[in-house]
Amino acid sequence: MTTKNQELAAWVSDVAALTQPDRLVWCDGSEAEYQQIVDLMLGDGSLSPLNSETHPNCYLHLSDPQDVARVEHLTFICSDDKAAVGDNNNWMPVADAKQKMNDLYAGCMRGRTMYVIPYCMGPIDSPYSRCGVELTDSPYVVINMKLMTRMGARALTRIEKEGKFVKGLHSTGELDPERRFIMHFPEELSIMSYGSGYGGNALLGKKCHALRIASWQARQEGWLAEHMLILGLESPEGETHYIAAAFPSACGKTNLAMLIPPEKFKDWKVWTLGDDIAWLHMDTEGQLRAINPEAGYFGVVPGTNAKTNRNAYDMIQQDTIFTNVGKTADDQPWWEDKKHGEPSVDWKGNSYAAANGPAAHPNSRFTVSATGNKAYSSLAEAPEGVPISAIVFGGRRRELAPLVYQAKSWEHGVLIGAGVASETTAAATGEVGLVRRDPMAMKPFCGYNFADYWSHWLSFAGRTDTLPKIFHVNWFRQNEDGDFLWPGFGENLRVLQWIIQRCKGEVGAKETAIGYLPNEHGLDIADLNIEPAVWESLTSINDDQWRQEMTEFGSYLDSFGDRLPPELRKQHQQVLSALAS
Ligand code: GTP
Ligand code: SPV
Ligand code: MN
Repeated sequence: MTTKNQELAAWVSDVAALTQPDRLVWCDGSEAEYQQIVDLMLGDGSLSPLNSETHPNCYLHLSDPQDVARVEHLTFICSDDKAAVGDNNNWMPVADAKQKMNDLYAGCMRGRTMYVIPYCMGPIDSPYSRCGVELTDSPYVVINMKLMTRMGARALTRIEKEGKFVKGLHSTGELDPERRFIMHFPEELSIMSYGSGYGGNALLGKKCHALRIASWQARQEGWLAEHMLILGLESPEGETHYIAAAFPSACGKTNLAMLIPPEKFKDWKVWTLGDDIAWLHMDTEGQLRAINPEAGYFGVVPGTNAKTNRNAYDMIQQDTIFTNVGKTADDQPWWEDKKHGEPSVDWKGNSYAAANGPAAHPNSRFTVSATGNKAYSSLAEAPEGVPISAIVFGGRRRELAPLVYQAKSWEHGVLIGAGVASETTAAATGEVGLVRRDPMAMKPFCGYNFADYWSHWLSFAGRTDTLPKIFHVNWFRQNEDGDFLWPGFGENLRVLQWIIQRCKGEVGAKETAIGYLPNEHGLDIADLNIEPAVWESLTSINDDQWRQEMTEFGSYLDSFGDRLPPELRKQHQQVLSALAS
């Protein structure tokens, strides 16, 4: 296979000249090709088979122990306009970055095969979808891209028709953390990644293309590329409302996106459109619509069990690639909180011993096609996407943030999104459990200056009067003993139900300085046995704590200087003065 697109053909041949692969393979995206690469990896040991009776077509990949998560300190946005990139990103001038990367790439694929992966982010026939091509020397990347994107011949056909595509070059290099960089060149729609084979560092369609590059493009073109799940909530009467929700990495998007309602709400249904990324466009009627650019899930494994996330648990019993989990003695995958079986081998391939840490790495992942999910929405492939009724922001906050509250307006909602802060998790390298500012859950993913990003968000207010309502949730409040105050998981349905009732004007709320909170009996929780004092703390605000929070948030906003939109400053002042009175 080759291509009619001159630009693509020339780029592939230039990269091959630079990296010197032994072989070149154009991926067609077929099942046969997937199986061929799986067999190749089983042969060289980079993949091992799992128990084919209990887990048909499931495989285990163990990554290098120094390559287990995104590396934010090695991720750069490269443009000659430093201010456009913003202090929220690591920045490098274009020429310096290219020099550095070309030095690393020189001859790096000798003895290896270079795969050409044309892919489409979004339904193949959607006007909102965008294509890219990833060149990689990692067969693991190829099989993951097969599950995560619309990959191969049909994507190439679209590229040949459209002519425009994102160029992503990836090499695992030596997996040396000292020789590892993830570079983005938004002005020329290109990505260069070297030295990691893991997740968002290597599957370039995901965070690199669909968030960092796409957010830059989206600002120029008037849409939004967001770190959001998309779900449909269907009432017993058969009415479905769509919700998009942004939570930071490993803070509950996958779980919420495929939630199974508790027994009391068994006539309600949640349908999954996406679990990680949403592209939001305004249609000609002024309605915000969402598509999921991805076609599969790269989900956090630990904690997944038949109780917390039955849909995911069932989905990953077959046709799944596991990365960095442990194994039982009979080769079933094993992870902490699986609640089934015993570990025998850990994620480093050593025999399991509790003293050596968990059997599965905390950022171990499953890769699986979205079609295996029982809650997969029939509209997930709709080229026009789904209309969004509510946008929800959330974070992992032991203290402070109540279970749920609603913004007073779109502009106030943008302030709430900009104010998201969350405890860090194992999804990126670095210390976990530290509260850091993570506006719109996009701190690691916004490809340009946050101040401009907030202006862009605010600009939607002038384009329509039917924008979604904005909310904030927090499933992670804890008591002094570290127990969660809210049961979470399936019970989060009760909060989703309140959100939709609020959108429809069906339920009252109490107005506070930070937004509207549920009334005493606003949420249906009578059967949950939550102590009244606990419920009170989940649904009220502590003015002193909030004054401190808003003051700190104010200093953060100040750090964006003159670029900060005045409207955001105004919204911030309004909340502060409401707290003072
Ligand atoms: P990325 O894929 O990294 O973007 O993460 P995600 O936001 O999709 O996170 P995911 O749903 O995989 O959740 C990560 C962790 O949060 C898992 O350990 C879950 O068990 C836990 N979690 C999810 N929902 C809840 C909840 O409602 N309550 C509590 N206590 N934990 C939750
Ligand atoms: C995240 O970290 O937000 C993920 C996993 O969804 S990764 O693809 O590695 O970015
Ligand atoms: Mn994510």
